[in-house]
Amino acid sequence: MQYTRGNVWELGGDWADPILWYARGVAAMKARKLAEPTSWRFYGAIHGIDPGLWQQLGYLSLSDPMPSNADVQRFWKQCQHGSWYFLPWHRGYVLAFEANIRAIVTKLGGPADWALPYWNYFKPNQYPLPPAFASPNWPDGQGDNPLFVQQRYGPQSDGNVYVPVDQINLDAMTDPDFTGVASGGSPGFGGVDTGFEHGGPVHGGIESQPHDNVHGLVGGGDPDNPQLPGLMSDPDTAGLDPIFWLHHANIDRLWEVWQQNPPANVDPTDPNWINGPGNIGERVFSMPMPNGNPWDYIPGDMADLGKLDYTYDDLSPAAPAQPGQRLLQFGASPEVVKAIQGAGAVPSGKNVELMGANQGSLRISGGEAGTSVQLDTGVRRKVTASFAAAAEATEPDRVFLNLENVRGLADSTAFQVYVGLPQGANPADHPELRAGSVALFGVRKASLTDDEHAGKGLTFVLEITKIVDALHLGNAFDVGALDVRIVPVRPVPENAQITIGRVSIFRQGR
Ligand SMILES: [Cu+2]
Repeated sequence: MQYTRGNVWELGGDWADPILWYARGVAAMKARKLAEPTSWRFYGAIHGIDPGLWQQLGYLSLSDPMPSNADVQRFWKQCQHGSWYFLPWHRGYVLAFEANIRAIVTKLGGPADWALPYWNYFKPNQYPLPPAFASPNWPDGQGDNPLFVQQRYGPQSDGNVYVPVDQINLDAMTDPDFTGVASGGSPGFGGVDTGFEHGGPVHGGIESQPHDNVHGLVGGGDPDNPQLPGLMSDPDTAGLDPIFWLHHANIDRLWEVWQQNPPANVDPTDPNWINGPGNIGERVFSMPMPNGNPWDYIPGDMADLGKLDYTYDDLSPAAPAQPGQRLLQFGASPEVVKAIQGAGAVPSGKNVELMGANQGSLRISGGEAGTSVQLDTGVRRKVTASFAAAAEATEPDRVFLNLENVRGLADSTAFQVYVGLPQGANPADHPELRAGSVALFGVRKASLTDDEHAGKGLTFVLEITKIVDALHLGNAFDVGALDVRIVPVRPVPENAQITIGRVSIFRQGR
């Protein structure tokens, strides 16, 4: 059978059938014991689990019998972040989860073709949390709606849950490279080359934006204890929120849209990607299925939606700009754009060079913080020369702002980043200088120093090519240093201990 995942806002009502059946499936999984591999909490722990945090949030009690060691080692703490496995691992995770819900739905007499809805917060007026998730009640008024989550606080941590669309974007959709670099240049559409990676420092393009930002904006933080995340804000609790699955279905949909974008974008052909980490002696991706057996899969099995048994009701291009748009903005002729894209389907992507960095680490506490990035004159001139040459057959450099080794305790932290603001300027008056929004999804875990974690924190990569080009055209790029301003979305509490190790700017040539 072919299953079609539908837009949660367009199913024909707040409690349209697919949503109602989803809720019944969630309720059934929640009723199972933690030790059962197809239980709700077991599936959450497949993404990640921090027992202390789960206890604090009321999702684990000391009297819960644990699953067998074999099950824990096979299934738990699998999620792939900061890795080129981010998309294929999550595709398998969502597929297996959906199969478990469908098995319950059909057993209860529901539709055999039930499929998971997705939440496309980008579509006009679809940015609010879908109503069935926002109410503590079932449609009949009963108060134990399993889709409702107390610990879901929204962007202002006031319980109003929505995705502010000015804080998310689809810029990654125009990145022609699946695989990126971890050295300061583009992290690619899909992420950087890693082994089994439960929490890598550099997130891929689509993973950072919109994925991470939506996590943090929906989850928010507990206003009474900002160190306690909303479930969605932390990878160790995100899988416990029923909205997680609709968010990930949308990210999964965007992967397919990216692949179909003309000229067709391509997944990695590297055997290490196709065959997955199990092939190099690391953990195998494995999910518990409704029949009681584990299902093992490799990224190569996940790459082609045409070979899987589901699709989406809408795969129209989601990106505001098509690949090549950037070149046209720089004045390259359509013929040149075509020539470059034809030759450059698999670009080297390795030509990365540091332009400059700030001095010392930056502590973010309360409101705004700023720093200054000194620029190397020679490297800066290379960038301006490449912009001038863009009308000919070379592609202009791309320029990336890096927030390196961001550490802290509160994953619900989010901030906006501005580049090149004049002294004393109000950031809100300069949207054209906004490099982007970052959400610190995974920062707590990435800051731990224990046998599983190196404590290096997260590194955020924001493309600032357009800003630098505009500065260049306005004769404002011929400067020794660029100011970088960090503007928290919500005040950052002192005890969140957020620091940015270094702020740097890199150029990347083709
Ligand atoms: Cu996620």
